[in-house]
Amino acid sequence: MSDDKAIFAANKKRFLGAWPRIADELTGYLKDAKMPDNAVQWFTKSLDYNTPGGKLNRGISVVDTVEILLGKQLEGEEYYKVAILGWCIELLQAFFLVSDDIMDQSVTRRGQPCWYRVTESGIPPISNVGNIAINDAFMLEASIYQLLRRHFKSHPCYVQFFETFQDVTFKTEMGQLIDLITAPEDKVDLSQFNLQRHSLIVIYKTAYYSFYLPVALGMYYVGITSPALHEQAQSILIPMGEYFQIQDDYLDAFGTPEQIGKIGTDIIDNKCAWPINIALQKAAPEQRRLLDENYGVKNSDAEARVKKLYHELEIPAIYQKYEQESHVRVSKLIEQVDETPIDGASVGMKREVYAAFLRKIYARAK
Ligand code: GPP
Ligand code: MG
Ligand code: MG
Ligand code: MG
Repeated sequence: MSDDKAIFAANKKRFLGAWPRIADELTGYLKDAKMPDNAVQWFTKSLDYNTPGGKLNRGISVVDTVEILLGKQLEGEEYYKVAILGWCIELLQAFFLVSDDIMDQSVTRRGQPCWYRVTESGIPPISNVGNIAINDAFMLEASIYQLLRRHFKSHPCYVQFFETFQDVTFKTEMGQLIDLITAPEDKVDLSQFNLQRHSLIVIYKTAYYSFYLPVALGMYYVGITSPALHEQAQSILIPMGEYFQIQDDYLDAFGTPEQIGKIGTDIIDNKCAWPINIALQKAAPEQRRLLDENYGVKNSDAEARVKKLYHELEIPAIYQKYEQESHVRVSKLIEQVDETPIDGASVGMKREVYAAFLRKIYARAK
């Protein structure tokens, strides 16, 4: 294991260590309200099934950001407090994924059935989760604000924490809207796709909550409130998030299941993903006809024909070039960051906050 990987594994273990206490706090609200036992059990199960099972990159990045900005390792109660902010992002992610899987009619998530498809809830008298998952999603989201109220009411940036979560949530929902209406299940129309639309989808549905949000929370936690510095953070992290989602789209078509941990479905699902947009730009009329006839068609032969054409159009080489260029572009933005504290903050921004994030996501491609 490389050093980076060993450090990441240790950080993940430490972050997971905070979860049981957070889950206990949240179920405590139901107990205090004298909810029946099976309601407490239900909420406990929903929290544990949907929140801690992913890579936890977003949550851990809040801790990383604060540690880099303060130049020290967090310990004890201070670690717990910052970890709560990180877990709030993971609760937001859980809320999004439970809802997204219903909207996308997905079957599995993180190697297990999607929550709404669970048929043995284990909590009598209900066996099928079904539409109760909609309310569970709302409760996962509302949990964020319960935690913020309990732990951050007297923090100088309490209002910014609230506003940032709400604003980023709304942005993600706008992204989800255009994702959904650009890829209708029943009507394949590739003329609806283009790279500009793709860029808008991925920036809104992924980049704000996955990239800007963790860093923004860390900045507010240490007292960096300058609007100029938050704009600068967005100007670096949004392109990074866009790259991350393009990588995700690329791996959906070209990665092996072992490499990406899931089976890609974008071609079959008629998604406005990066490779199809590049293919549409490069296709000769004959090739365009092949795409029209096979994209979004629900069988693996059609999918294989699209993938074969992707290779003929040399999409892997175009991707490698895009990746390199995007790395150079983002690295230059990072180099320009001035670390001097401004607007009365006691700490300045650190290039390492961005550089550490960049290393994490470019490493994933290898
Ligand atoms: C997942 O995208 C979508 C989100 C994380 C945003 C959901 C937003 C909501 C407001 C519900 P996806 O469907 O492309 O990803 P996956 O392949 O993981 O389902
Ligand atoms: Mg979706
Ligand atoms: Mg989905
Ligand atoms: Mg994907």
